[in-house]
Order: sequence, then structure tokens, then C-alpha cells
Amino acid sequence: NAVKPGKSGRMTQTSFTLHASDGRARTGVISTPRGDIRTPAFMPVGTAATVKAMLPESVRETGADILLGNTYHLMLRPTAERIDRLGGLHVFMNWQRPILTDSGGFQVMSLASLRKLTEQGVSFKSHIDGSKHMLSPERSMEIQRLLGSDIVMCFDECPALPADRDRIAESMELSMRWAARSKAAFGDRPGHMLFGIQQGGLEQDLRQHSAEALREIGFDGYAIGGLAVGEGQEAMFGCLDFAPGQLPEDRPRYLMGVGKPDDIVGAVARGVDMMDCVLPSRSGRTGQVFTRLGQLNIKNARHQDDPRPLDESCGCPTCRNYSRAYLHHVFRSQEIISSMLLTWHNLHYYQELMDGMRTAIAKGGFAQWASEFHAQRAQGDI
Ligand code: PRF
Ligand code: ZN
Repeated sequence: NAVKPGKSGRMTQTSFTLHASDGRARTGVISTPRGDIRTPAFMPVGTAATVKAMLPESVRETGADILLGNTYHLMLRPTAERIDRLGGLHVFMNWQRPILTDSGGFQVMSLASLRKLTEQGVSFKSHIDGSKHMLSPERSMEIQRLLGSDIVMCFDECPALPADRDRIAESMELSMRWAARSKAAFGDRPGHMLFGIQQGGLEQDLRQHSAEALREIGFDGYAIGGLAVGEGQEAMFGCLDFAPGQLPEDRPRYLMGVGKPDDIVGAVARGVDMMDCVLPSRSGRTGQVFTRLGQLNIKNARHQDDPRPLDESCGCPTCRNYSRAYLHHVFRSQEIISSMLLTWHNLHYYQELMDGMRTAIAKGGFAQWASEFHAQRAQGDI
């Protein structure tokens, strides 16, 4: 990307440097004024200006370089204008490293009521108090600027799958017109990146058309949207066999809202550089635990006398200090520490997964690493 002198004359460059690739998997670094993001990167979700049950410094200790925040939730409560007055989202939530914000359209469609979609944008009622709001490419860019987001996402529309081809094509075309308006409204903001979002369902030609439209507008990075919306892993991987290759090689590629550990490994194998998902944090609160050997649910009675940690080979504070029996007890007792300890472990596991992949890709051993990843995992509960 271009080197741009900021107001102070200081260089406020953002860049993406690829260090190695192995098959279609890549490893590199996105540099921003708030810090580097090692890729492939997993972004923990901090929807409401918090990664639930975690202090920001603990999130950092798990190995996260960047968090995801949400336009939709923050515009409703506490509002973008209030966050701006209080110094921006980084200061507000005490996370000084990079933040990527989603643009709001996807969350409106899944959470808000009385939605009305027009060429201009979408009007809706808040899921919190029923108050009326609107989002458009211009308003979404304004909110993400007020929040101080480092990586801003275009305002798009994502149809739920299955949907018929005409509906998917129309929606994709609308998202491409909104992408052009997003770019115009974003303007020139040194040190901040704007990502386009490819749509087009599972259709190769629609995805190609979308990729070309985005390339024409020109973005700092490119997301693959519209996947993990009910199509299943096989269909998603089928699409990821071609979608990343349609996007520019020299820009980061971000698969939105994915996923389970094996989804993430399959996506990286197909050329994806960034991902986000609520799964490790949300599962921490429902007792679902991810380990090298597979998944377990801590509420299961078979853990009640088990002195072992969740994962013998995990170095997280939960595994270093607490038994499955204790974690079972605090989960059953609905103690707050249960969410804290399980979320910490799950986020640590996800970040170690990313670190393992980065190291393997750099050494040219990704295929070997992936076969060991799959071999270790049990079919059922462990
Ligand atoms: N668009 C946006 N956010 C998203 C998605 C999308 O398509 C998805 C789809 N998995 C998750 N989050 N803007
Ligand atoms: Zn652990």
C-alpha cells in the first residue's frame, strides 16, 4: 500500500507482507499504526466492546493481535457518538491494538426486527428497545470512523442460504453498488484500511463477477462474505476451492464468521488469511471446550471426579491450575469464574492453532501439520 504521511508528517503506513506460502496456504503480516497482525489470524469477537468474560490483557495473553467489534451493537448501545466523545473504542474498552469492525448489515438481518431494505440502505427496529434506526454505506462508514476502527468493512447484504440464483445475483449486485459508495464515503484515511466483501453465494461466476467489481473499486483487503450461513462444511469448502483465488494475491483475504477448528484449518489450506468467530468465546459460556483431541462438554457428569486438566498439552492458565473436576463444579454452580476459565482456554486453543499453522507454513510443512491435526482428533466426546 502507499506510504502516506499523516497530519504530523509521521508515516502512517498500512501494509500486507507475505512471508511464505505452502500450497495455497499463506503466512505474513498486516502492519498498522496500532500494531502488527500475524496471518493467518484469528480475531476474537468483542461485539459489545468486550470479549465476554475476559479482560483485554488476558485476551492479548492468549495470543490475539486483533479483535472484532460490531457497528450494529455499538450504534444502538452506547452509540458511536458517545464512544467518540469518550476517546474512541480503543480507549473505551482498553484495547490499544488493532480492531476490525463489521459494518452492521449482516447483524441487522440476523438480529433486528421490521427490516426494510432499499437501494439507499436498511431501516430497522433495535432488538434491544424497539427504537427505529437506519444504516447505509455512508452511515456505516461514519459509525466505523467514530469508533476509530483500524480495519473498516464495507456495508453489504448477505442472503441466507439456500436462496435462488436470481435473489443471490441481485443481492450481490446491490452489495457491489454499496461497496462503491462505501469506498467513496470512507475517503482517504491514512493508517486505516477498508476491506471489500465478496458475495455471490456458492456460484462461481457470481463470485467472479463480485471479485472483479471489488478489484475495480480497489480495497486494502478483501473479505469472503456469504458463507457459513447454513450451507454446511462441504459446500463451503467447495466454494473456498475457487473464491480466494478470485481475489488479489497481494491483499489479505478474510473469511467472515468462521468457524470450528476444522473449518479454520480447511480455510487456511485454501488461501484464507483472517477469520473471526464467536465459537471459542460463546462455547466457553455454554461449557463446550475445544482441545487437541477434540471437543468435550464440561457439564458432563464423567468429569466430576477427574483431576486432569482439560488438555494435558495446553499451557493456558486454566489447564495449568484447574482440574476438570473443579471446572465441572463451577460450571454446574453457575459461578462466573467458569465462563472466565473456559473462555480463556478456548481462545488460547484457537490462537495456538493459528500459531501452529503459521509456523508450519513458514517451514513448508503445512500438509504434514494438517494431517497430524486431523489424526489427533477423536470422533466423539473426549
Ligand atoms: N457480511 C458481513 N458480515 C458477516 C458476513 C457477511 O457476509 C458473514 C457471513 N458468514 C458473517 N459476518 N458484513
Ligand atoms: Zn488450556
